[in-house]
Amino acid sequence: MQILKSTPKQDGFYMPGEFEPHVGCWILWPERKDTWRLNAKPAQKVFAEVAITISKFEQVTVGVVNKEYLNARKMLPGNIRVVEISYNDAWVRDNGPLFIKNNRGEKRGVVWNFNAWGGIDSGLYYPWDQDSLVAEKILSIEKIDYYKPGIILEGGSIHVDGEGTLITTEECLLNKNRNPDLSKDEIEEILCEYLNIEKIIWLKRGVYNDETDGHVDNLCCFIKPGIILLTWTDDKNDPQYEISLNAFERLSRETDAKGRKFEIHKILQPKPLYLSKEEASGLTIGETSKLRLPGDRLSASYINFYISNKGIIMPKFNDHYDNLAKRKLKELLPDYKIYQIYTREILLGGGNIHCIVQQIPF
Ligand code: KQY
Repeated sequence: MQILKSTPKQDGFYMPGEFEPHVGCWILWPERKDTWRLNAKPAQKVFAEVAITISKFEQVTVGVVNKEYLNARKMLPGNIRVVEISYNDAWVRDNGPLFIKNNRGEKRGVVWNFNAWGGIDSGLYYPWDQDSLVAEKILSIEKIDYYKPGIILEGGSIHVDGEGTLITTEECLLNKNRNPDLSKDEIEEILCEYLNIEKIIWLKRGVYNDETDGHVDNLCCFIKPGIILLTWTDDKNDPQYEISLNAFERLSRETDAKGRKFEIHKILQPKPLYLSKEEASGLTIGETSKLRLPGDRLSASYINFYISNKGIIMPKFNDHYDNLAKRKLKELLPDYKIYQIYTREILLGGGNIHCIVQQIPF
């Protein structure tokens, strides 16, 4: 496929909101043993459940490394396309392309550089050479031309409303471990040009102890233009309290690209969750990957859900607030079917449902 030398803004392409119609989505199959305990078997069951649930609403493609192909093929029904592809880990929200479209419904991709959430000194593993090729491989399978802005960016670090507004965090995008040579203004310029954005809203930090350096997709999201869900706690002693309060205050002061004030809904987080001794002992310790230790706080948030065509696939933590979060989504999105999946095995790898799916707009 072709690498385009112009920019999406020049060509009239933009990134639609996730809540807009999709032709389908991609997921990658988990297999590395220093992220996914017990040879990734428990995580594979949950990834399969997520893929099967999304496939009720849209076409799902699962990318899988060659040695796992048969296993994945057996665990997934025939309506899910399974294709062989190499990668270092299964977070296609971050190593995959972002898909953009124009008003005629033509599609293109944006391929960012990837450094495993922070590069050699503070990233989560080394090497990430195969992750770096995932986006271009997906676009070539999908037969879609693309742009390459030449900066590090993960899909989970931004959310857009499809009408000119982008939300992100300073903790991630201004982190010295991403694009140390670019100023905030330069980063803004690239986002505006390559995602066709008019207004960027900078929140300070993402969810407490999020190993991505504060991806916004775990903290808050758009469910429609102007309507934001924000993870929340009323416990002033929880370090998440200050983070959510600060985000709430910034969002409350802001307007979006169309000049609208935001309607912000607080979604209470589950009670703090930690990696257990037994879970940590099921991991193979990698020499060049992040150590996951018993007692580590997990960055659990209901916000990390996926919006498919008329379906919401959201995490469940077997917590007191599971039902409340689900009810709130149903109330706000009455036309959607809401599925909750117990995703602790994805959470143990440092993310949740949104982080493992990449949508292709209609
Ligand atoms: O937030 C996301 N988009 C992905 C989480 C990646 C975790 C890496 N272990």
